[in-house]
Amino acid sequence: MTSYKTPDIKINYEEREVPPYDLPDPLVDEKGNAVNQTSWPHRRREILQLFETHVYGRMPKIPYEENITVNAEIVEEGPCSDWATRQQVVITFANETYRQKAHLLISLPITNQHSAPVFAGLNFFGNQTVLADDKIHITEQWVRNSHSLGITNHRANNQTRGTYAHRWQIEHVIKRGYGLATIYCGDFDPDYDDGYKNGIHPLFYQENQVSPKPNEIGAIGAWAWGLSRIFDYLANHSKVDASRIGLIGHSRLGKTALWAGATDERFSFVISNNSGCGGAALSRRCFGENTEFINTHFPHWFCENFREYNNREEMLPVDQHMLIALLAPRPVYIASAEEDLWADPVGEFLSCVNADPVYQLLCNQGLSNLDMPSIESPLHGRISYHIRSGKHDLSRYDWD
Ligand code: GTR
Repeated sequence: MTSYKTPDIKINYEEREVPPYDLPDPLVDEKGNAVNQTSWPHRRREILQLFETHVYGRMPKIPYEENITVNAEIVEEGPCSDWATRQQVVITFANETYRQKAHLLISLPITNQHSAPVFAGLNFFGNQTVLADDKIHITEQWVRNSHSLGITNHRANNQTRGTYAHRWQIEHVIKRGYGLATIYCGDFDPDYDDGYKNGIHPLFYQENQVSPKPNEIGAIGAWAWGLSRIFDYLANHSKVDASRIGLIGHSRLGKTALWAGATDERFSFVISNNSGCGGAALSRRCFGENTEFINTHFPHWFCENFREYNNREEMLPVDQHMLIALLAPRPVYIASAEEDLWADPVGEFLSCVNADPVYQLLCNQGLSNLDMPSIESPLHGRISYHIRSGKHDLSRYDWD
């Protein structure tokens, strides 16, 4: 379990201390009308706007609407084993005064004659961490210091190669016929409270603007925007099946995967692993990490308006089941871990339960069972869920 010093912020781990709460109904619109299949697109827009205004911030427009040029260049490619190809692409986003580069790593099955379905996801410490392969570019961006990775000066080094290979399971994924596309999240916004002076934020500032407005995106919004840019690139890739590009993300990047899937309906499925507060877990349960904690320790993740709900979760016009509802009717998989109480596994499951009516309305299929399953007894459906044994992590079990 994550342990933080939280002198003033009460963290609850007792089910009996979960406050009573009423969830907003995704199938009743803002005027109080019951929603049916015909009115769902309107209600969906309402919910999306509520999340934009109160939680993640308004997503910036897509590049060509903003006079941002996007240039993608394949800088390296080759076989990375006898089973996979490696392609490294530098995507540059620029306007007249600012430019930001993102390094995309794509790995595809070598034997595949046709186009492959692809998992798209961001990584925490640079592409070099996802596989021990000397040809993979080591990120030159700011990275978080990490004792276990030997990073002390916010710069990644050779030692970090392959350090998160267990989270990506590339060989396993590729041998099952899928491709994988990943970018370091810090290429879109470094994960610290920098006042949004770097990453992609300055690309969208109006004249004299120096930081996002209270309803504009923080880091999670920037990362989600980046995932959509991965889609843009893959959509024109001859070896990728653009109708089967899905999202995968762990933890803060699991929150990001959900938000990216909600804002970009081109993604055909979403897998969110141990995403917790601000991800799959219901905010109103205040179990494990809560709104006040997350906004205090990670003030740069959400939009400024979200801070209004510190300790006032019941005032939120949305809760996280509605984020899952925004993915409907596309398949979504929420994964929890038994020892990851910080992310509130029960709250993650209850979001699925409360998103289920929207899936039922749209496609007659949601969760296969509304009771929380036992450890390692996955529920498979349009909404899938499992809780595995062990800690906060993304493992081979989760991929399987
Ligand atoms: C924790 C944070 C969580 C989760 C996690 C992670 O420190 O409190 O919300 O996102 O980090 O991303 O690993």
